[in-house]
Amino acid sequence: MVADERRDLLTAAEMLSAADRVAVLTGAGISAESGVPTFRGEGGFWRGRSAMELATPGAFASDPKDVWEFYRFRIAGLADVRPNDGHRALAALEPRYEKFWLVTQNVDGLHRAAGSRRVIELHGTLAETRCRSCAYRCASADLPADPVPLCPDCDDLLRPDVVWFGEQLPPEALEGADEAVRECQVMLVVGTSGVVEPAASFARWARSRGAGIIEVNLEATPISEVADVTLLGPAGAMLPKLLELCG
Ligand code: BJW
Ligand code: ZN
Repeated sequence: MVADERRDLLTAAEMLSAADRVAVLTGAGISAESGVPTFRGEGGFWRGRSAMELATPGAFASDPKDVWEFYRFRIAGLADVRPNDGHRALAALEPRYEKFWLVTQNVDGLHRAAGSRRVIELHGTLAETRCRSCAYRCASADLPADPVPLCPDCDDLLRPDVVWFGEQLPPEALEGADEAVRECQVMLVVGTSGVVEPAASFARWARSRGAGIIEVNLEATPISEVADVTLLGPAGAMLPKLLELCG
């Protein structure tokens, strides 16, 4: 371990050890080592198209069959992915704190699979499908095989229960995230590019209320500007090291 990394890990471990209330914000990077592609960068393409282009209300309105193929591919892929050491380290941190929030932008369910209990899913979940008009919902695993599945109650289009650009986040998730930002003493931000709002602003808001910010990422991001310490490296390696130093 190089001296700078060791120093930064010790700083981060001291911050976490001194806190009673910790919030974690995760993004696609934490699941990268489980084999789930990230959104931005080289892995964020499907059949030569950007995932960002397909994960939009506009794409779904103009070609629901195309968008469903993309989502079925991702839903099916989840059967083969497992949590990694990064997810497990966060699950192991949770019981140490009086209050702990794990706010995730991910839709892959891997935090719960790793044993995390208080998980706030900001952008929904691939595990569920809902009608775009009425209250009907079902497990994505139970979807009919039709290329464009329709609602059995009202015949309108079914869609994955995820949040696309321009859509509101689930109110209960926003409330949970708001509580985390207001109450945490330390926020640990893992594997997010920090460009999608409102999550991109959480670290800045928490910092302005006096919280310490620890970031774990392969590279610097806009969040690095407000972080007390940025641990540069894969989450699956950095988080277990951090956990170990927390004693
Ligand atoms: C590793 C690693 C390893 C890799 N270890 N690290 C204020 C200002 C401007 C615009 C807005 C604003 N407020 C709202 C908006 C509009 C919009 C927005 O943010 N636009 C900006 C892009 C400009 N936001 C919204 O529309 C949101 N809705 C909303 O706010 O409603 C109210 C409102 C609407 C409109 C205007 C104003 C208010 C909804 C956002 C929904 C995002 N949806 C998606 C798709 C989900 C469904 C699906 O999965 O298909 O969510 S987009 C995509 O990006 C996905 C992700 O959750 C999200 C964030 O991506 P993330 O997780 O950061 O991944 P990457 O790939 O970007 O980064 C990975 C990182 O990991 C990198 O940094 C790597 O280095 C790192 N990494 N391996 C550690 N091993
Ligand atoms: Zn319906």
